[in-house]
Amino acid sequence: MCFLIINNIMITKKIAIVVLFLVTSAVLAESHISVSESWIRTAPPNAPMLGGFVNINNSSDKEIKLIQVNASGFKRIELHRTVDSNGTMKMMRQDYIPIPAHGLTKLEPGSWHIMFIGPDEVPKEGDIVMFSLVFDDGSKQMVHALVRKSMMMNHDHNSMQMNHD
Ligand SMILES: [Cu+2]
Repeated sequence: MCFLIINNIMITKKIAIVVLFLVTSAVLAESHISVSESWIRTAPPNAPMLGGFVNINNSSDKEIKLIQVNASGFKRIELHRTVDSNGTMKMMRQDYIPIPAHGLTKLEPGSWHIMFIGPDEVPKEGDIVMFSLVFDDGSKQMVHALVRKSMMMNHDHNSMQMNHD
């Protein structure tokens, strides 16, 4: 009897090791996506929404779609794209954001972005917001985004011309 029980435990352990191995393999197999330069644009304390940006790189030979973003502390999170509609910039909700095969999609102001809507509390400059990207290949990517001001060129250099005369 005692021997049987020990045997059962050993079998359970073996199964556990096999399962662990399979899970680890699955995680390793999903390393086609990498992210960099993640940030969230600062907003006033009463802002109804915040823009999130990140560079997403796809090292696989197939397009991968970003289909969902999860984070706590927001009513909902949408995928958006700012598009030029007859000279007016409009934000359009997207079902997904495509990351081309062996390519990079930059989520940035004026283009693709993540819209964090209805924050419980608007994060402050310097805060880190964590969110998870969900892709259509079943993989997920955890992102730690710094809350900061936009560093986009706003044509200031035009007013900084040097006079050599
Ligand atoms: Cu938006």
